[in-house]
Amino acid sequence: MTKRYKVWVSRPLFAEALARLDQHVTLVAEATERQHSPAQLRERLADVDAAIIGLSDRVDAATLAGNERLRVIANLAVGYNNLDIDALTRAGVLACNTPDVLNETTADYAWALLLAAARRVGAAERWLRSGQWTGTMRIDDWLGVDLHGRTLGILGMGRIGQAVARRAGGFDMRVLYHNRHRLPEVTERQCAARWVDQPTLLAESDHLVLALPYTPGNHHIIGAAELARMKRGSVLVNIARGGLVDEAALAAALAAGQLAAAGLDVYEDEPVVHPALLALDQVVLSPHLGSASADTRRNMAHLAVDNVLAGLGLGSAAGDPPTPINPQLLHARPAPGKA
Ligand code: 8YV
Repeated sequence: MTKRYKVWVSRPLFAEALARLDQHVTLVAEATERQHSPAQLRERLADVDAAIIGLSDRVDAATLAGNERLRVIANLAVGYNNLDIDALTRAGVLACNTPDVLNETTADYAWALLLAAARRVGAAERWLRSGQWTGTMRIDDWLGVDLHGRTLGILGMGRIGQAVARRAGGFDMRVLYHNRHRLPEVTERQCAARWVDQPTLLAESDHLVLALPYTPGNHHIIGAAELARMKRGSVLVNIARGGLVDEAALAAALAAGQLAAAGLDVYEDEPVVHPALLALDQVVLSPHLGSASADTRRNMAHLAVDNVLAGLGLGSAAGDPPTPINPQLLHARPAPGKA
């Protein structure tokens, strides 16, 4: 079979996902994980019909300038703050993401951080491993914050936020949420969650989870003022994007005891973690691994492949990619390969 299209994969991917692409297209797959400079990205994308890229690959109008060839960009993530969707749409490039397949895994991880932060798992393990457990434990050693019976707040009640909420029943928690749009009543009932305005959410939550997409409009949605409005001794968990939180203000609130603990999977300037957060024992830190279960990461890779193939008009779903971000392009142009 003559392969009409060329596809670039910007980072190592599961062999079985690459093999599916390889059946249909000329594949250029990076074998090592690395940061591509804007110039490298621009050069690579100019030479292919489609690409699978990661969150560290930023695509904007400058990346696309003069690119006559690119048709499809598949982001290996549900969040797409690395993509300028307007610029892609103007350039006629279909953008796709990986929603849904990672909801439950990421929600599981929100609970891992909630529990680890509230019950001081990270600090206690570091203490034990460093050989400091040499005598009997005092009754007031390692006191944490309870989850059961407390109020869980969720800021951003999309599919991941809802999956976090559904798990709270097992902990007998009251669940409040804030979202720009209130959810239909039936969904609120399924999640056993009640809509409140943002100030109420901050004031009443014992544990607050951030699960909203990052946009320029919600940069530092949790800053010094919001942290001051939170309950004293509460816990903050961020599984969404680092830019939602003013990290310096968060470190100050933790150091002052305004917040008891925090669990962070995402950072303002990844892979750099604010030194003031690194210095605090009451912060549980992980390297943006919320969706990293073996099954989910495979499902994300296959979904990205599905999007590329269908976006290029190949395979069984030709012309009908499962998860486009700018689907208006599908109606505005003839499907490639079918023109
Ligand atoms: C990343 C995520 O995709 O999907 C998202 O938006 O933030 C994660 O699932 C993953 O960490 C790979 O970079």
